[in-house]
Amino acid sequence: FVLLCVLNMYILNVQLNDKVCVCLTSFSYASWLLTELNVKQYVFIATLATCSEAQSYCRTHHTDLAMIENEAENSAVKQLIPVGVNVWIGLYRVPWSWSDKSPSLFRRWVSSEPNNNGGIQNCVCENTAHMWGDETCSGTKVFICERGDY
Ligand SMILES: [Ca+2]
Repeated sequence: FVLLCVLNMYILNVQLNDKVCVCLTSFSYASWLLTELNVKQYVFIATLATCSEAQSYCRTHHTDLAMIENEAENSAVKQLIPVGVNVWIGLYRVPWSWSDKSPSLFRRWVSSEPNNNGGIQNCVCENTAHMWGDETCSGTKVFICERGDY
């Protein structure tokens, strides 16, 4: 895999005459490869849905709602969300766990969250600053699915 990345960088450098932006391009391509091969792929779905509608859509058409378990996956998700948009991700209340019931260790809470406003905020949304907050599951938002072989 490392060899592939180096080879890829070399080819891009040759094709694009060694400009600085070439290195950046090949680096982001490398991190996309890493995400795809070693972790999972994320897909942005631009359809408004409640949290449970979003979950069933993802389970039907992909694997599940997005589960974000480390910084690399967090960056991969960030790249998909348009500016100013909030999305559902697959994280649920106490004990905080992912859509597949695995425990959540990686967190990106807004400092005032999770506040369980009204005692009914059991689902999690990623805001436009890419931080998380608990929200009422019946609200409608666009969302991120994931797919992968894991
Ligand atoms: Ca909240």
